[in-house]
Amino acid sequence: MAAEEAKEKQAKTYKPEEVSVDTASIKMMKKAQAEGIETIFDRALVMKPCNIGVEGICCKNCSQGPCRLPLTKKIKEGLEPDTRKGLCGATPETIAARNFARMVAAGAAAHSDHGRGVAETFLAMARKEAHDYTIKDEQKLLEIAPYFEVATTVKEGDEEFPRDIFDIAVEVGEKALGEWGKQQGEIYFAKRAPEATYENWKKLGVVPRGIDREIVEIMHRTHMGVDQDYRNITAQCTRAALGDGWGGSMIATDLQDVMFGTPYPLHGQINLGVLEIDKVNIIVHGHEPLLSEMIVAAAQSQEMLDYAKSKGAHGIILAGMCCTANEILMRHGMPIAGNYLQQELAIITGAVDAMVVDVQCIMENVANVADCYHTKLITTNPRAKIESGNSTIHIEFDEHHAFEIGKQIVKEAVDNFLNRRPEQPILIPSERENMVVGFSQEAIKYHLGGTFRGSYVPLNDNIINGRIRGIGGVVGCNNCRTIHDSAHLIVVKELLKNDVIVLTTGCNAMACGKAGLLTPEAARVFCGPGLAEVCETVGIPPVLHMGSCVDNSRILIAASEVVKAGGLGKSIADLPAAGSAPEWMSEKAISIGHYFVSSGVYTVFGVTLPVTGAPRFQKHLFTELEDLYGGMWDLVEDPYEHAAKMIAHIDKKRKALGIDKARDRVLMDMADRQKLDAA
Ligand code: NFS
Ligand code: SF4
Repeated sequence: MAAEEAKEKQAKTYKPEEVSVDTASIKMMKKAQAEGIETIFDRALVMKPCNIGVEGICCKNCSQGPCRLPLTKKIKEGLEPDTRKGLCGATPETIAARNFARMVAAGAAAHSDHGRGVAETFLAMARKEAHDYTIKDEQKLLEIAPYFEVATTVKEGDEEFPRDIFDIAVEVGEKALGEWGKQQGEIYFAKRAPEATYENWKKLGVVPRGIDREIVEIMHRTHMGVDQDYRNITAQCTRAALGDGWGGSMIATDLQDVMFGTPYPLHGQINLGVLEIDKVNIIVHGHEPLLSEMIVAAAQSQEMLDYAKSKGAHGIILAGMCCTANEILMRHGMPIAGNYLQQELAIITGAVDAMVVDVQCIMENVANVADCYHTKLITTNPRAKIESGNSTIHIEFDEHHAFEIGKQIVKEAVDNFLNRRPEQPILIPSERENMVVGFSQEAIKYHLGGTFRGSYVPLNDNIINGRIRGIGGVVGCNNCRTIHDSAHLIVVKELLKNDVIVLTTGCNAMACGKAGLLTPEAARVFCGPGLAEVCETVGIPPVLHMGSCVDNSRILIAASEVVKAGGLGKSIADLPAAGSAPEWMSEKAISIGHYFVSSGVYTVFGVTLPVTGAPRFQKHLFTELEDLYGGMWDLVEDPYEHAAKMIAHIDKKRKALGIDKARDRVLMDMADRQKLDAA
């Protein structure tokens, strides 16, 4: 009996080396196991996902269900007709499409609600009601104002004068905020897409009318007994997702840039080794920079530094986690502690005095892990309280007293420094990588375009002449059903090897950072000869960190700029480009995936996709959408094949553009040159 129990226990213990490729994480998992602390990696062993849910064919949209329609082998092989139906008659297609649509709605809502908060604070700032915020990047405000049809000059007689910048800001703020409640017409930013892309949306009738409206309409259409045509449901997914990418997310990014500064390249550090034993360690985890910007300011204030000193600490380390990390890294060079799957592990170091969270991607279990240490978990957003945990406290953020609240939070952490438990050994892994980050579309333009005038033309030239084969956007989460960071790194390295330049955001960016891919030196090590040459000439990393997941909108704008720079077709769909989320898990990723697809990008997801139980709906997403938008979904679990399919798509686009031969020539030239060099 005892032997059996021991066997069972062993079967339920995971091997850290088998669930992550990140050595810092592996060390922390071992510490957790030694101390008997449960993490997501333990729970993933005992709870397996339900197959019907994985395939997207469980409906619980009314209480006659849940209706489950498993796809049998016989149906799959065509040996039996597919007569599956829910009680109401809903087909697997209807059910999977409804479930998918609700994921889009949730994802778009999350990004857009973030954007709404930014717009509200922006307007308060513009009206001088939120004194801790200001306009940091006037240029950016002047650039976006015309899209909102806001004048940037005033006429007096025959003369034109620049308009007061705060007047512009008030009007931009009002118009931006109005995008959520708009009922008719089109969201303003749809027109930032290349004309051909925009005209195609118009033709298909999918230009979003208002951000909230399209999300609400998904909820209506997917209610029991409403939209029961998967193609029609998918079109609504497109409206809501475009309202995210070209609406809520894009407004969030732009207004944040105006208030906090547009990112430009700077140095940063990443991984759990950024924590320091003799300093107060604060981790800000979540997504919205409104608060974290203030905590950055508070943690750097002399008052707080002195306070920390008075408690015996040698300073304050403020490190980020998840997309909050990306936000404060991109603008301030603040270090990153880790990505999504490292949130519990950070606390397990024993050195975290406070983890401050706002919204999204925060595992409830961080509260329980914090309870095992002295760590204080501080929730800050009225939308996101955590019931678990004995030591969880709530300090509500309010943009009108932002800096004061930031200081209050930092003070809590400093006070808690003295509560570290001497009986609990602190272990901070040594891993910390250097990186160069901050590649907004403005920064890319500047760096690739030469010193005097920013332009995307040199990038286009290098794509046309074949040194750069194409552009890969690799983004998205970690997922405990895969090996932490592994697929991210394989996909990215495969692309680099094949001369595909990579744009990254979110948790993929952090995986790349930890693996040293965000350094200019990585070009020589990981890239094919063409891409290596371009990166080394310009001095940029081959993987360009563009920010948080909300900043995927930067990728849309960069793609639009590439189209506008000429020579690579008329729409985003013409570009030799492909998107990828190898380890996705959140509903936001589905919304992002769908706005990329609808914007014309072939987009491959890893792990699983909840559409595989509904073959006709899957076919609609994976092939039919290409005829409509030029972009389509795909699911490839194996990361090598995943990258190979992206490259094949890039080559298909090169051929369609008639630039496939150029690449052969350039590679031949290079081989000759290398031979000469060797001789
Ligand atoms: Ni994006 Fe950023 Fe990470 Fe995924 Fe979560 S942090 S918003 S959702 S897990 S990439
Ligand atoms: Fe079942 Fe139809 Fe109700 Fe869904 S809506 S649970 S398929 S009866």
